[in-house]
Order: sequence, then structure tokens, then C-alpha cells
Amino acid sequence: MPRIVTVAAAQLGPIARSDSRAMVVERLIAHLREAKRMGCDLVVFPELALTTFFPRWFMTDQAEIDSFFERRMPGPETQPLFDEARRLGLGFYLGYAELVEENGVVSHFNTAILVDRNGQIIGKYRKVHLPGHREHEPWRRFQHLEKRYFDLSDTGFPVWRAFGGILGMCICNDRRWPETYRVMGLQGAEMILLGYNTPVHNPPAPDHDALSLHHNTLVMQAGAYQNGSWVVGVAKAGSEEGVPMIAGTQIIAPSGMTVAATRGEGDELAVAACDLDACTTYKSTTFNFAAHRMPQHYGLITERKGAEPPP
Ligand code: ING
Repeated sequence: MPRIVTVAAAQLGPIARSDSRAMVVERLIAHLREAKRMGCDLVVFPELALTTFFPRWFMTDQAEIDSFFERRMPGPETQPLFDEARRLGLGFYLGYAELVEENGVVSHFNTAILVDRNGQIIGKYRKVHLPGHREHEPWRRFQHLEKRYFDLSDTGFPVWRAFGGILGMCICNDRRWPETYRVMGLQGAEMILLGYNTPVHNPPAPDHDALSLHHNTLVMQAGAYQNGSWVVGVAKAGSEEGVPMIAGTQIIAPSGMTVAATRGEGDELAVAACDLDACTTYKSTTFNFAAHRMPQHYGLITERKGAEPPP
């Protein structure tokens, strides 16, 4: 019996700073309903899918910053999303800004959750690779203050048995680092879900703009192939508060081939029936980790943070 998971990569167009959670949740619910019509089991939304990408602005008022975060999940404004998904029998991945208070300590995370068909949160991931910078850098056309607004991950990269297979999650910049996929690959991940908000222009590297979509595809296809896993990458795209964001939403097979992709930069689904057993031909041959990996030579990967060239 093939283990097929039919996935909808649910791309979002821009979310304005003034858009209410209710307005955005309506868009997410519209995606759920179309995904159901298309026979899907699982819907993947982008990173920070409830708000505009607020790390593009330098803010100092903590109340203003916290207005972009969710204190409860589901909360009053997101409960309709959970209710509709459960009614339709769909699972989903949702990226959002998480504010959590434990023992009097408030933490802020760039978070993604995996929700099963019964509307239960079965997995939570907090972004490991926080790109950008911590202090205001006025020279930039726009800021990228994830290191300022989000705390470091306390989850690492777990995987979960769900939807008939082994699923993992990551978020945006995580997809650029091979370690992300390998840590999940070493846990048997068969499908890795990720959302992203990626500006076309990266101020520290202005000459990369024309390659931004290429780099997006390159890193996800490589991660899929080198770990024999499906990868689902979902954009928040279009010109959001004056900042062009790439689309490039796609579903990638363990072969590294893209099997479904969006065409535009708005709210759009890309759908594929993903056979989880398609992982086996890679995990049992070329990327049979137990047969071929040589960890005794990989020590620098965890011992060393930055590159140290020879004298
Ligand atoms: N965004 C971007 C990303 O990794 C970035 C940051 C853009 C890094 C371009 C490097 C080059 O896709 C987020 N949110 O991580």
C-alpha cells in the first residue's frame, strides 16, 4: 500500500501591516477549502503567516513589537483556522511569531507548528538559524532584525511520525544550511516542511538579487536529494510594505526534482501527491547513511563555528 500524502504548498501574497489577524485567517481558510477540493491531506503555510514580515522595521516600543506575536495558539483569532481544518479533515503547518511566558520569563520565537487532522498540535519547531542583525543599521534600504526580535531556538530539529511517515520542519533561513536537513535526515525524515519570507534584495549582498530565486531552489533541491526526503517550501511573496519578496514556492521529490510550483506571487496553491516510499531508493543506496557516512572525519562541523583558514 503506497504511503501517499497529498500536499498543498499554500503560498501567500503580501500581508499589509494594517491587515488584521481575522483578514489573514480568512485567506488561510480559503486555502484550506481549495486544498480540500483538490484532494489534499496536508497544507503548508509560509513563515510568519499571520502578519507582515515585521523584522524589516526597527522598533523600540516592546508593546508595538509584541503586537506581531501570538500569546496563545490557537487563540481567539486563529481558532477558526483550527476549526475549519478539523472540519475538512486537513492537517497543516503554520509559521507564526510566538510569545511565551514561563516562570515569569517572556520569550519570543519564530515558530512553526504541525497540526494533525483533528486540529491537535503534534509538533512545534522554533527557528534555529536567525539571519540578519541585532542593531539598527540605517544604511540598509530595509532592516532584517530577526536577531533582535527572536530568541534562540530551544527545540533544535525534531521529527514526528505523522501522516503515515516521518515529518520534520524548519523555517526560511534554515533551508540554506545543509546541517538543517542532515540532522532531520539522520532521524529518518521523509518530508521536510518549511515556510519562508525572503526579500529579493539582501542589502549586504546587493549583487545576489538576480540569483535569489535560483538560490532558493538550489538549497531546497540539494537538501531533498542529499537526504532522500521530500521538501515543501512555501513563500510569502510579492511586494509587501514596499519590499519585493520572492515566490518560488515548490514541492520537491527525494530525487531533487521539483514536481509542483506556483506561477505567480499571490495567494496560490501548488499541489502534489507525494509518495513517501519514493524516499527509499535514495535512503537505501546513494544516501544509505549507515553504509557510507564517515562521521569520524566530520568533527569540525560541530566543533567549529566560523571558518579558520590555515596560517
Ligand atoms: N529570510 C531570508 C532567507 O534566508 C536572507 C534572509 C535573504 C538570507 C537572502 C540570505 C539571503 O531566506 C528569512 N526570513 O530568513
